[in-house]
Amino acid sequence: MLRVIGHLDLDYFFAQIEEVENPSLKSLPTVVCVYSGRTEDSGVVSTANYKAREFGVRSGIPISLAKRRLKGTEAVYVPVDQPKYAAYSDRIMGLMRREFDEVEQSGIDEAFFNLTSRTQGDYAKAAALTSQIKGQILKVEGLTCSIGVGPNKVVSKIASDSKKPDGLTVVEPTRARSFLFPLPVDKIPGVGPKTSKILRENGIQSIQSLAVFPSQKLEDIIGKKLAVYLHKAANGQDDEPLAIETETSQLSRIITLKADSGNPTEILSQLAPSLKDLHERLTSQNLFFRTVAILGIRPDLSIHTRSRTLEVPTNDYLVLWRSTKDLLTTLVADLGELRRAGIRVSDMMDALKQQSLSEFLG
Ligand code: TTP
Ligand code: MG
Repeated sequence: MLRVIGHLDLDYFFAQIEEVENPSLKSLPTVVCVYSGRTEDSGVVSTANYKAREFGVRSGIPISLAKRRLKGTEAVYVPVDQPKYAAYSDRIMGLMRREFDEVEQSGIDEAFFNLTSRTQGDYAKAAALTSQIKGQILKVEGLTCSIGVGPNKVVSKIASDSKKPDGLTVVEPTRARSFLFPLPVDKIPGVGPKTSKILRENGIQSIQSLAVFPSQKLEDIIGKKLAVYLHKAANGQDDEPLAIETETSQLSRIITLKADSGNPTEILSQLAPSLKDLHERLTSQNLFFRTVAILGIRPDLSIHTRSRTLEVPTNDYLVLWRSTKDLLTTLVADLGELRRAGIRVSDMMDALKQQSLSEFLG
């Protein structure tokens, strides 16, 4: 059966989340900033929406440079909010894991997923299925993403990157070489500025020129390991399996309250959808937990936690709900008002394994 691998990458991820939460940003250049705090503008750009990219603003450039490039526009600058982006990422990865058996999360906004068994090696089926996934993510989270599908990780990753935003690029095995050949070598994952420079100095610019370059000569230039990988990659070949997490060690959800609150009942009602979502994840993965923790972020942004370890592992929703309620009540009594609240379960255990253990013992 033909191998079918997908790669998903969210579009301008952090900036797109800011747009979802504040739709007025959509029509304006929006820059997500990592402020270093030394002077007002010191720090770097984390990412920017496509409107800002039109002005040459991109990840990694100094905020001061972005401001110069966007002078005269109504650009908006937003500070990074990692916990918020992580919560979106968690939910999207959860959705992917519910859809596909094998998912390798390879960054905060990207993942490989194995479509082989779901599609029985049929690339037309893969196109329909991935298009559905794009629709689901858009519907549930309001976010667009780009997906590439190909016979392996290298091809699918290059494919997802080849059409952005909101792209879907399906590269059938027979088309892999003709798809890759015109692209520059630095599109191959793992080819950074250093390798790219060495290759260019040897007259290798396109993936095609790399594919036909004599293997032995390539080894002499960049070493055997990299040469073998690059030579295969340039020819659309890659056997690397997906790195699957076999065990989830913890699951968490965090929300920003509609208004700062010191009322545990109110906070709990806003946390309820996250609790349900987290519980769904637990049951779909057959996971039991032993420790529940509550995270509270105060209006001054200080972070506080309270946790409880249960005597026996469980996946009972009521236990989760009650523990959350108790912990939240003590946390609020100690701290007063919260701006954000989160829940985390850990000390995980596979329910199926536990069952077989009790059967064995029984
Ligand atoms: P990317 O997927 O590389 O970038 P992106 O999602 O912003 O844009 P694209 O549409 O091209 O995929 O990175 C994901 C997130 O990681 C990005 O939204 C912000 C963060 N990031 C940084 O904070 N600094 C960086 O230098 C890069 C590259 C990313
Ligand atoms: Mg991205």
